[in-house]
Order: sequence, then C-alpha cells, then structure tokens
Amino acid sequence: MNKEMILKSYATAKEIYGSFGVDTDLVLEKMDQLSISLHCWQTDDVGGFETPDATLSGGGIQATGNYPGKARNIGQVRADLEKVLSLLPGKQRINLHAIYGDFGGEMVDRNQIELKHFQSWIDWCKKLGIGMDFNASCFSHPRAADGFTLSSKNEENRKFWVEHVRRCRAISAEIGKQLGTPCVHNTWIPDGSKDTPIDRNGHRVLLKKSLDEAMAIDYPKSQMKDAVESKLFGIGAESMTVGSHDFYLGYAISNKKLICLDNGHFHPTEQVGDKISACLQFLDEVLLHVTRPIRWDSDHVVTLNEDLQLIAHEIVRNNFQSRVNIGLDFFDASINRIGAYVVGARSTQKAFLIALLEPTKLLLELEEKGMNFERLAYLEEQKTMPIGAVWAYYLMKSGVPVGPDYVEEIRKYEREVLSTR
Ligand code: RNT
Ligand code: ZN
Repeated sequence: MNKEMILKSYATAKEIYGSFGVDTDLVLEKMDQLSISLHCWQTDDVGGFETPDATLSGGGIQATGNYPGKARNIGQVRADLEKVLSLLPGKQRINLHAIYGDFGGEMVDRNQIELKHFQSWIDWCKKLGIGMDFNASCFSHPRAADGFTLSSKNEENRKFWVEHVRRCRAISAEIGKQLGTPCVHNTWIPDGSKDTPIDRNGHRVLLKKSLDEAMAIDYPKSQMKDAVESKLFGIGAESMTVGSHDFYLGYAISNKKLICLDNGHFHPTEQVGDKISACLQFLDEVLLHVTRPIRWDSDHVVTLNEDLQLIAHEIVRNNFQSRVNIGLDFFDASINRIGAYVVGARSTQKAFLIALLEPTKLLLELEEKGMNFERLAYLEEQKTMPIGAVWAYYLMKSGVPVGPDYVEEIRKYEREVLSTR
C-alpha cells in the first residue's frame, strides 16, 4: 500500500467509525499509551547465559524446534530485541529472566546474583528509554531437578530458592528505581507431581512459607510490584501443581500482590478474559502472560484469536489499562524468532486497536434494554469493519513498516545477521 492509499482508506474508515460514535484519532492516541512487556526469552528458547550452552530444562515447559539464528550472547539478544522494537508502533518494555544476567563468563549461582549482573541491562533500557520487568528463574537447575523449588521438602533446596527470589526482588526494586517506572517481578515455579501425591497440603504449606520469607521485605510500589503466576499442570506435573490458581489467588489477595494470569495455564475452555474483572474486584492490579496454548500450554506465537480479543475487550471496556500489566510469554524455536516476536506483539496490539474501535456505549445500551439479538448483530458487524485501514494508518504514522512489509525487513535481518551466527 502506498501513502496515498493508506490516507484515503483511513479517511473513509474514520467516517465509518465516526457514524458509530467512535473517534479514530482519539483511539490512536490511546494506542500510543499501550505498553507491552516483551519477554527476552523468545530470542534463545529460554536458555539464558549462565553457561555458554544453557538450555531450557525442567518444569514442564518446552521450546520445540531448531530454527537457525538463535541468540548466543547478550549482545545478540539486545540486537534482536532492538530489531523487534524498531518494527513495532508505540513504546514497549522489556521483560528479563534472571538467567539472562551479564555474568561475564563467571559461574554465578542463582542464590548469588546481584544488581551488578543486571546493571548493563538497566543501562541498555535507560538508553532506549524503556521500562524493564524481571523474573526469578526457578527452573533449569540441578536444585529444581526433582520437580520442587520453593515448595521443596529438601530444606537446603527450599532455602536456596527463597534466597534466589529474595535477591530477584531486591534487584527488581533497583531496576524500577533507576528507570523511574515500577518493575513487575513475577514468580513462577514448576513445582508439582507427575503421579498422585499424598501430601498436597504439605507442599502448599511450604510454598506459602517460602513466599512469605522471600517477600518479607516490602519495597515501594513505585519501584517494584510482585506478581505470582499460577498453572493448571505441566508436562511431568500432570497430577498436581502446587502453585494452582486457587493457591495464588488466595495468596495475592491476602498479601496484596498481583496475580499473573497466563492464558496457557487454565483448562482450554476457560478464558482469561473472563477472569480479569473477577480478580480486579479484589486486587489492585494483575499481570498478564499473553500466549497461545494449542491443546496444552504449548506457548505458540500469539495470534489474533477470540481469547486474545476478549482479554483486550475486557481491559478496554472497563478502563482497566492502568491496572493490567501486559506481558508476552511464548517461545517458538521452529520459526524465525524475530518474526515470532513481531507477529505476536503486533497481534496483541491489533486486539487492543479493535477493542478501542468498538462502539461500546451503543452495545451496552442494547444489552441494558434486553435487545440481545441486536447486540449479537452489532458484535458480528464489528468483525468486518475497516480495522485494517486504521491499523495501516497507525503503522505509517508511527514510522514502522505497514502491513506485511515488515516481513521483508525480517528476512533481510535473517540474511545479514541471523545467518552469520
Ligand atoms: C511457564 C510459565 C512461565 C514461563 C516463563 C519462562 O509455564 O508460563 O511464565 O513461561 O517464566
Ligand atoms: Zn507465563
């Protein structure tokens, strides 16, 4: 599409949306305020840099595929993320896992990490003018090999992981302080049992105790916010997950934490979009891990599907933007990894654009009058409105490739950068 075509179709779209009472210029201003936390771990299949050949292990999460060009060092992760950021409209954040520290070739165990191992990441974010989020890494480690970390009955292991999370939170507070925007620190643990356990309660008692210990220090909300991430099951932990949704929702409510809702972590017929307003009756904020589960928590690249759309609608319809922190969480090693990011992030942005373009007031009026056929009809009509024309104009206005033009950019990056790795 050339510039003229984009402008022309936007002008028409603006008029059409205007007839439904929606101001598209205002919508685009709101789009610029949307900030998505880009997970660093799609660059290298959740390997991290503790050892040169680190790979994801344990915890029932798997990156499948061996597409060439994976990032092998911090410089490459940053270059890849910069490429991704350059192809997205708006201003995003970066979400780092503790295993991605700048360890300078030294073996630094998880209970030894310090701010200095993340200073270069903070400086990099400062240079880019973006915020940063952080995660304790309670997997891919000999002390997680038996399937238990914070809820372990092995006291030495449990203490080790408590110390790791404690340090990660302190680092998070410093990240938020230095960057001037609160760092969301998320705790997810793989703990669970492949076969029928006897002592579910014992592990949950330990998990609660460990979280209390790791979170004993309160940091100002302006610096860091704690989130805890639940899960239904993992491969190798099919019979019981210690950190279930019930457990963490209870923990988050009684300790004023954020619950992290990963849409791959529930029964496939459950929708995270439906959970947001339920959780926000009792919590100040939630964190989202936006992903695409296929049959299980497969962490496929996010696409514009109904689950994602409901999430975006629920946030926008209720003005929850300031109470919902949005992060991506997928790792597909079978396709170009930069392409995976851009598809996933752009799909998420599109879902928000569609939500912002909805004539919500009109739909709500129909609903409240009991005109449910009309509500359904208008909802269906929304699906074929000129969304693409507004999206294309937004991309052009933001100075990033319009429509599928970014595909060529990524292919060029693959030829010139990824293929040389
Ligand atoms: C695993 C969780 C967790 C991880 C990342 C790497 O099932 O979703 O969020 O994906 O922390
Ligand atoms: Zn997740």
